[in-house]
Amino acid sequence: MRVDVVTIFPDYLAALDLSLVGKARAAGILDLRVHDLRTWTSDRHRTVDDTPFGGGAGMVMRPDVWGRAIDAVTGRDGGTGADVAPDAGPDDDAAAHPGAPVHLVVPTPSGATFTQRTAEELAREEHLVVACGRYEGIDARVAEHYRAAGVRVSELSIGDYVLNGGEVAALVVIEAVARLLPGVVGNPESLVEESHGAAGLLEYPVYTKPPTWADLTVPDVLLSGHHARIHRWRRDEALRRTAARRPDMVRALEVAALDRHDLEVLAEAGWGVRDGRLEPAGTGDATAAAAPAGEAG
Ligand code: 6GU
Repeated sequence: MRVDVVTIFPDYLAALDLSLVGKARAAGILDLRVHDLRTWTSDRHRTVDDTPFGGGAGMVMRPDVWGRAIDAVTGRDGGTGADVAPDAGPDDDAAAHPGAPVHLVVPTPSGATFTQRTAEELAREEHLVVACGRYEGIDARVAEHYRAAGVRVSELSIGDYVLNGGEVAALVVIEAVARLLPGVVGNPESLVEESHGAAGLLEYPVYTKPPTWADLTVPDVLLSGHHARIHRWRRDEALRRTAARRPDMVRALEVAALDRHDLEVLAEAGWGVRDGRLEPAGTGDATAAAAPAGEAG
C-alpha cells in the first residue's frame, strides 16, 4: 500500500518510523511518504491559510495550495509526483503506483466517525492520501473538487473531542490500517480475537506471570487447563465488561447470536430482551426502573 501524508508539520509523523508501522515500511509492505504542504505554496511567506469568507474566528486552509499538493502526490499534475521539498528523495514519485485509484482521507472533527470497519475498508485500498488540516479546517471546495473528479473522499473524525489538527488523527488512522495489511501483524489470530471484532464485544481481561502479584491472584479457571471453561469465562467477562462500559455496543448485539448463558450474564448486568432487542431491564416497566449495572454506578 502507498500512503502519502501532506501536513505543515511533517515532524509530527516521525512516530511512523517506529514499531509495527516502521517494520511494515522496512518490509516494503507499506510505502509511506510524508510531505510538507508548504512545498506547494507560491509566495515568499509560504502562506497556507487565510481568513474565512463570511467572517468568524480562526483561519481556513487555502484550496489552491491543497489542490497543487494533492495533484502532485497523486500524479494528476502530469509530473513525476516528485516533491521539490528537502524531504523528497530521488525515488519520491507518485508514478510508483500508476493508475491506482486514490482514496483521499481528510481528518476533521466534523467527519464521520473512524471505526475498525473504516480501517478494514481503507486497508483494501492501494493508495491513500491523508490531508492533514490545521486551523479551522480546509476550504470545503477541496473535498468537493476531488469527489467530482471521481476520487473517493473520506472526511473522518477519530472521536468526539477537538484536536488542534489532523496529524494525530492521521497517526491513528495509519496505524489502525497498517496493522491490517497482510504480513504486518505476526499472528493473524490476534486480529480476529481482538476488541471491536465481529463479536461486537470488548476484549476480556488478560493475565500473565506471576500468578500472584500485589496480593492479587489470577482467576483459577485460567490455570485449570480446561479450554471449554476458559472460553466460557472469557466470554462472560467480555459480556460483563461491555455491559458496564459500552451500553451502545450491548444494544447493537444480535440477540439471535447469543446463547442462554450469554443472556443470563447480561440479565445479571441489568439487560433484558424486549421486542427482540436488548434493553436495560425495567425499560417501560413501572415496577423495576433500575438502570443497567455499570462501573460508573
Ligand atoms: Cl480528525 N481532527 C481534529 N482536529 N480534531 C479531531 C479529530 C480530527 N477527530 C477528533 N477530533
